[in-house]
Parts: sequence; C-alpha cells; structure tokens
Amino acid sequence: MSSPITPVLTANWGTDRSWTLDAYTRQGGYQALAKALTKSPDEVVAAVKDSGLRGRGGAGFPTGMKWGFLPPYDEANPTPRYLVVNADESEPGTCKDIPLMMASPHTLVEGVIISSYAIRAKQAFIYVRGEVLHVIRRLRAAVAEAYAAGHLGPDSPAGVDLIVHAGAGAYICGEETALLDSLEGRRGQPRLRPPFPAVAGLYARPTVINNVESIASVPAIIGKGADWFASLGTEKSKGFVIYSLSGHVTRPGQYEAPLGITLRELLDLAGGVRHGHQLKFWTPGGSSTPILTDQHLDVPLDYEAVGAAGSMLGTRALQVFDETTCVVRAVLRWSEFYKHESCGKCTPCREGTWWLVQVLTRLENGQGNAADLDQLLDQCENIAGRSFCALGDGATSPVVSSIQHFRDEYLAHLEHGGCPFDAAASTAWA
Ligand code: L3W
Ligand code: SF4
Repeated sequence: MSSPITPVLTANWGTDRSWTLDAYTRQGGYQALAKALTKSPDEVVAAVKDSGLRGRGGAGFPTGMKWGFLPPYDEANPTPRYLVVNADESEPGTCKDIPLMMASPHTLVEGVIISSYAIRAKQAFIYVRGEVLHVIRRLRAAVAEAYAAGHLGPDSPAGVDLIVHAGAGAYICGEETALLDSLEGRRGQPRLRPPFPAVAGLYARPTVINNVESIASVPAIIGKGADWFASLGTEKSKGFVIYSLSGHVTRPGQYEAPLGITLRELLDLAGGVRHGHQLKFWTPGGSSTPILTDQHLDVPLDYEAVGAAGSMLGTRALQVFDETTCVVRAVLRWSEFYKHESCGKCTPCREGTWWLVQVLTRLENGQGNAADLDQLLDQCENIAGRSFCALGDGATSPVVSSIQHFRDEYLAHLEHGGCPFDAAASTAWA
C-alpha cells in the first residue's frame, strides 16, 4: 500500500451544495439505483457478498453474509422485514458518518434504497444520534427530495419508505439491539443475542442493521462492480474506508483510503504530528480499541493486522497523542465517558466503570498506592467478558493497553505523588 486512491465516498464533498439532489444527480447519483433495479434482489445481495464489504461500524462483520441470515422471503405470503441504518455515531474520536451525512446525504439514501430492494424491505429507518440536529435536518431534507423525485415511496420503483428517527443522545443506543429498543420507543438497553436482529429485530421482525458507511458504500459497489471494490484493500479486508484523524495532528479530518494503509502514510497526508512533537500513542478505532504506540506506525490498517498487533480496527478513529500527553489522564477521561454512558443493566460494567474512575482519579491526583495497578487490572478482568454487551469490554481496552505499554508512567504517578507532567504540558491535552 503506497498511496490513497481517488476518493469515492468523499469524492464530491467539496463541490457546491454537494448535499442537494441536484448536485448529487449531476455527479452520477442514483444511476447505481437504476442499475440495481435491472437486477434481481438476490443478484444485488450476491454482488455485495462478492465485493467482500465488511461492516464499517466497528465489528467488521461481512455485510453480504449478514443480509444472507434473513429468513427466505415468501413471495406468496410476504411479512414485514426492515432495514435500519445505525447513524448513532458516538464512539470517542469517530467522526466519519456525520461528515458523510452532512456532505452527501443522498449517497446514504441511495444506498438505503438499493439495500432495502436487495433484502426485500419496504420500510427503512435511519437512526441518528439526537444531539446532531444539523444532520437530522439535512437528512430529512434529502429524504424529502428523494420522495419528490420518485426515488422513495410506495409507488417508487423499489417501493421503499424511509423514516429519519432521532435518538436521545445515549452512546449505548449505537449497540444494535439497544438501538432497536429505542426505535420501538423504549429505554435503549441491549437485548440478549441470539436471536440476532436478522431473525428477530425491530418489532420482532427480521431486520438488517448496518452502519452509515456500510450502506453508503453499496451504490459504488453496484455502480462500479464487486470486482472493482474487491480489488482495493487487502486480502481479507476489501475496499476503501474513511479514517478520522484527530488530536495532535497538523491537519485533522477525514481521509478516505483503502484498507491496509498505515498510520505513517496517513500522517504524511495529514501533515504529520503537530510541529515539533513526536507520536506517543494512538487509537486505531476509537477509545474502545486498545491503544498502540510509535512502534505500530507501519501496521497495515486492516482488521487482521491491527488484531495481530493487539488491538482492533474498530471505527478507524485514529486519535493521535504526542509526548505532552499524560496517558493516565487520557485513560481517566475515557473511563469517565464509559462510566457516564454505562446503561446500568449489568453489574460488572455499571460498578466496574465506576471503580475504574475512582482508582484512576486517585492515581492522577497523587493519592494512589502501590496496589492500584493490580487493582485496575483486576477490575478489568472482572468487566471484560463478564459484561452483557461490548461497552463493558471496550471500557477496559484503554486501561489494560495503557498499563501494558506505559507501566512506567503509571509508576511515575506513584513516585511523584501525582501526575509527573507539568501544568503547561498537561493543558495541551485539556
Ligand atoms: C446473525 C449471527 N447476525 C454476528 C451480526 C450482529 C451485528 C454484527 C457484528 O459491536 C463493535 C464493538 C464495539 N447471526 C451473527 C450476526 N452477527 N453474528 O454481525 O456483531 P458483533 O457482535 O461482532 O459486534 P457489534 O455488537 O455490532 C460493534 C466496536 O464495534 N466499536 C464501535 C463503536 C461505535 C459506536 C458508535 O459510534 N455508536 O458505538 C469500536 O471499536 O466496541 O466491539 O450486526 O448482529 N450468528
Ligand atoms: Fe449496559 Fe454496560 Fe452492561 Fe452493556 S455492558 S448492558 S452498557 S451495563
């Protein structure tokens, strides 16, 4: 992997009023839908399977395979089935779906129509994080344009209806089954799986839930072909993705590139770590993925290589921290987030995240003791694998990985009676 390809999802973000139907259509928008409609639904599913597209929401589950888990469609006796787009982007550091929906909402709408046609859903939903009112307005405007143009609606060629639903601002509603509870009007808390949503999802009906970027990739796959998509990326991680670079980077933002590019190459595009500083640690996929260090600059950013390096690709939220950052303080910030967002359903996560914050706070404030590192690791052992959903596991990732890579810095907090970083350096992170 040497250089990024011509952008696909981000190609027209900079054009005049890129979010309008007019601009989207002028750039070839909705041609993939027309092409999809010349195929049978099963052929569209086959194309998505052949492309190798994997879920862009964090887990990397093969999209076509997920669609294939739906029960066979009974033409003679059709029953409802749904497509739900997970637009509850909230993972710390992740900022790809919101820019995509702001700059090119019709890419998502076209993807929704093609995907609904493929899985034979007549009703689709986009579940958007409640705080982002500007995104909700933009999506609703795009959906209204698509209805007016005859792309959506019961009488449109695909016969699909689409509702944009605003959540109420809880991170847990990005977990797919909590999202379904919330969409049904209940407090969002994870459900036991199985049954997976493909079998019993929204209103206990077969439901496909995919991330914004996954569904927005479908028009390009249909338009340019599964083989084209599969020719990009690495052997098991196909295609292109949007990487969000944030933190101590000269030019933070969204960078679209094939899977398998390295952080070193992305930093070259982004002007490097801010002038005069060096990389200390980074997250490959948001704070729920174990941190990596400057030793991992050349790890190909695909699911396999990042996993082999001891982390997860997750949402490709590359948060970059330089040497002025206190790792204990950064981990404390993330832990406060998980404590706040824990839905409270299960004890290991509800109590454990509270305890992590207690111990990290006293270490940072100089009230720690020699047993604290073992305490933290013990608490993490009692959360990870024992919690009801991935939030609990994710909460332990920054703690365990930071102790693994920066044990000396934790010990320095004990030796110095608090944070060894001087006030000026610490404010760079505040
Ligand atoms: C049918 C089976 N379906 C799996 C489906 C399942 C889901 C998908 C992946 O967590 C990760 C998490 C975060 N029959 C199936 C099946 N499926 N087996 O496949 O499932 P799973 O359980 O591997 O992952 P998940 O629960 O979707 C997602 C990580 O992503 N993450 C992301 C966070 C982002 C946000 C946000 O911004 N809102 O929360 C970051 O790393 O930690 O590990 O659809 O139904 N046998
Ligand atoms: Fe709720 Fe945390 Fe348990 Fe998930 S792990 S169900 S967020 S308490």
